[in-house]
Amino acid sequence: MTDWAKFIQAKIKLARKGAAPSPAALDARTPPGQHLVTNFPVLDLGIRPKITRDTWRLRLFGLVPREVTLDWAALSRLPQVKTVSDFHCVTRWSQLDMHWEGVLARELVMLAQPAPEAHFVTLHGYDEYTTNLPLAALLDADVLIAHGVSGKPLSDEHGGPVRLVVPKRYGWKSAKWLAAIEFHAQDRPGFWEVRGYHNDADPWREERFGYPAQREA
Ligand SMILES: Nc1nc2c(c(=O)[nH]1)N[C@H]1C(S)=C(S)[C@@H](COP(=O)(O)O)O[C@H]1N2
Ligand SMILES: [Mo]
Repeated sequence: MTDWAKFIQAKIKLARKGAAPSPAALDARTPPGQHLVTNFPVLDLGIRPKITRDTWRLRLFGLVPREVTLDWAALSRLPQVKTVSDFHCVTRWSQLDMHWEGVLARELVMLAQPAPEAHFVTLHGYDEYTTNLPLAALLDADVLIAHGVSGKPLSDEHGGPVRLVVPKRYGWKSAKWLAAIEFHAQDRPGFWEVRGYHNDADPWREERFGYPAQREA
C-alpha cells in the first residue's frame, strides 16, 4: 500500500516538472554530425553594424510592383507571433527549442506582392552579408523575421534589431541585421554559397558544401 502511494507521488512529481526527453528523443531532433549546445554561440563575419530600432529599415525590392520600406513601427503593426524552433549551424552545433518572437516572413511577402516569375530571394544584411533562398522557403510557417529571442529583444551580436530565422536550413541562411529582401527570377548564390557552401543547406541531408568542398565558417 505505501508503495502505491510512493509510486503515485513520484508520478505526480514527474507530471508537474515534465519528464526530461530521453536521449533517443533528442537524437531524433539532432541532425547527423551535430552536437547539442545551450549557450547560443555567435557566428558572423565580425562586422557588427550598429543599428537600433529607430534607425532600422527593411527594404523589399526587385521583382515587386513597387518597393516597400518598413520601419520599426510598420513591423510592429503586423501580426506578432512566437515560435519555438531548432537552430543548426554548419560548424556543427545545434540548439533545440529556441523561443523566437517576430513576424512571419510570409507576411512581408504578402506586403511585397512579388511578380509571378519571382521564384528566388536574396536576404541582405547591414554588414553586406547576403544569402539566397527559394521564395517558397520564405513562405514556410516556421520562417520568422525575428526581433526577440528567449523573451528578450534580439541583441546586437545575434543580429538585432531584426534578423531572419530559417529553422529548416543551416544557420548561414538566417541573415542577421536584416536590411533587405530582394526578389528575382533566377537564383543568385550569396556570400557563403559562392564560397563553396551548399546552395540548399538542409541539415538533415548534411548539405554543408557544394563542390568543391571548402572550409566551414
Ligand atoms: N548578416 C549576417 N548574417 C549572418 C551571418 C553573418 O556573418 N552576417 N552569419 C551566419 C551564420 S554562418 C550563422 S551560423 C548564424 C549565426 O547566428 P548567431 O550568431 O545568432 O548564432 O548567422 C548567420 N547570419
Ligand atoms: Mo554558420
